[in-house]
Amino acid sequence: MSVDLERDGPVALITVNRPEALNAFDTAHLEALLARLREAGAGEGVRAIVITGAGERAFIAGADIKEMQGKTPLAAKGFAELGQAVCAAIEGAPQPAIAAINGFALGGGCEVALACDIRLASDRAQLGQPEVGLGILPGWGGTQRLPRLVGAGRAKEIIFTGRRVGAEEALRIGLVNAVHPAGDLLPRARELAAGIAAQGPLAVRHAKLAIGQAFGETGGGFAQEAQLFALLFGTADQREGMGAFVERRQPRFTGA
Ligand code: DAK
Repeated sequence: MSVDLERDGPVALITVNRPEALNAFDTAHLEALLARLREAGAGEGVRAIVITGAGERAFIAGADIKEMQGKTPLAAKGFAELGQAVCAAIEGAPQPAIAAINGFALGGGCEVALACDIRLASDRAQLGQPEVGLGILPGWGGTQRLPRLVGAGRAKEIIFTGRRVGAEEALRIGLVNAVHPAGDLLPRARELAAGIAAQGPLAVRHAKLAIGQAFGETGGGFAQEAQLFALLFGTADQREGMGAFVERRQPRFTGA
């Protein structure tokens, strides 16, 4: 149970290591990921960062629903800010970040992948934003970054239904850059990272900045998303949605 940081020359590999919960983010793992990202970003000679999940089933299955279940709107806001800080650290890192999506990338896990510069998926990967089924909305930038990547119509369909998107579809709609057999995923991600690391580091850093500016990676939409997210933590639907997950049953939403 940890978030590991490993150096291979100019490439930093960060692994979210909580496979018993499909690498879901509780506060401790989110804080650890933020620390590892800052360490990697500031690391002497680090030219590219790869992020992946431990085990064979999941990249990150989202925020820890069991921990989130009882949060008040105020506590939810703090949790949102921590998740947003993680995504901002990825986007703000001087080096490109590559998500190596080796399984489920759901909710906050999908949002971490969306904040990366490049996404590689294994043929077993499944991505999605299932939050509405829990009575909440994607709160770590999913409402902002997913539409930019796949277009508003597709993003709305994915977010409103909460359905999972398999690797091939994700490739077709531009949600991931490439799909590899599961066993090849990490070597291919490292190879891609090494290829980037061989380029002019200042040039790559500035290209990342310029592309980020063009697509307006910060702005009012993110603040509004966090506020709307927190509001939903005052609803019966949020309690019902998360309670149903924990009790392994279908939710009965009332719109209250
Ligand atoms: N949280 C906590 N535990 C989780 C989890 C999660 N997200 N996902 C899986 N687990 C745990 C399961 O509870 C189970 O634990 P035990 O019961 O064995 O102790 C273990 O991992 C294995 O999972 P399953 O037994 O469920 O495995 P299955 O193969 O049957 O199903 C699954 C795999 C990925 C389809 C299923 O586990 C699943 O649906 N998981 C939940 C996925 C999900 O809904 N993710 C989105 C979470 S919501 C915020 C903004 C954003 C967010 C939070 C805050 N703010 C603005 C405040 C983000 C929200 C989310 O990410």
